[in-house]
Amino acid sequence: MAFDGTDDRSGMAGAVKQKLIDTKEKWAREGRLLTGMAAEHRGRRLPPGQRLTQDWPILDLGTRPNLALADWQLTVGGLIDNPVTWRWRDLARQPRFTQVSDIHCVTAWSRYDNHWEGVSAKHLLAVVRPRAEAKFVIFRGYDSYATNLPLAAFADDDVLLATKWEGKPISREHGGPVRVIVPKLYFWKSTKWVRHIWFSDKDSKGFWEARGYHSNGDPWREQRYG
Ligand SMILES: Nc1nc2c(c(=O)[nH]1)N[C@H]1C(S)=C(S)[C@@H](COP(=O)(O)O)O[C@H]1N2
Ligand SMILES: [Mo]
Repeated sequence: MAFDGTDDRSGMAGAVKQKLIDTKEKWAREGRLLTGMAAEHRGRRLPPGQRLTQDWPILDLGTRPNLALADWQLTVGGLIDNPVTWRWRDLARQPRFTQVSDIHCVTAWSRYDNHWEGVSAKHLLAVVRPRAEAKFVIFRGYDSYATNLPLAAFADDDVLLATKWEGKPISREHGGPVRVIVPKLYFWKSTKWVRHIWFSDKDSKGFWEARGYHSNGDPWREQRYG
């Protein structure tokens, strides 16, 4: 299965999508938005080069899967002792987790104080039990988008599979019924419409990582590109 999500380029939507991809690849080549001020921003809430927004922009590749709860399932595999497939009712049986966190998108907007509800990454990890060799995680969405991150980043206390935002089910546009939230990394690491989670001993690039974006993506260290 290809992880790069390049399967839908025809027609108007395809043209718009290609323009977005071209622009973001250009940003990566030019190092757009880099301030070189990471040291000054250590300990600050707003990372360098970011500006605050009150609304919540929608950003994706334009294919927005319309998933009935009955059709949603998440498969978790790779270097783990207990591979699982969760349907909606299985997810609903897991302990609930709530978390308030900030969003930092690589296109420079940040949004504070998002109230999330779902299942914590810590709990998922306790269920699937990654092997010692597992060092990286790759996520894949129902739109064939993918992104990779270090297992240590996924294992952070504030990471979750979110089903609610501000007390309401996450909308289809924002990746419902279930999306990943990784608050301490740029928002492209937070997969919408999550479908697969795969653990590996090797890092493999996701959609934006293959186009010049960083494998880790820490906003306070300006890990936009790399
Ligand atoms: N499945 C999927 N997840 C995705 C994307 C995508 O195209 N598909 N885009 C990423 C990017 S680049 C960003 S900035 C955020 C945007 O999430 P939002 O639309 O809810 O703001 O989702 C990330 N997760
Ligand atoms: Mo993004």
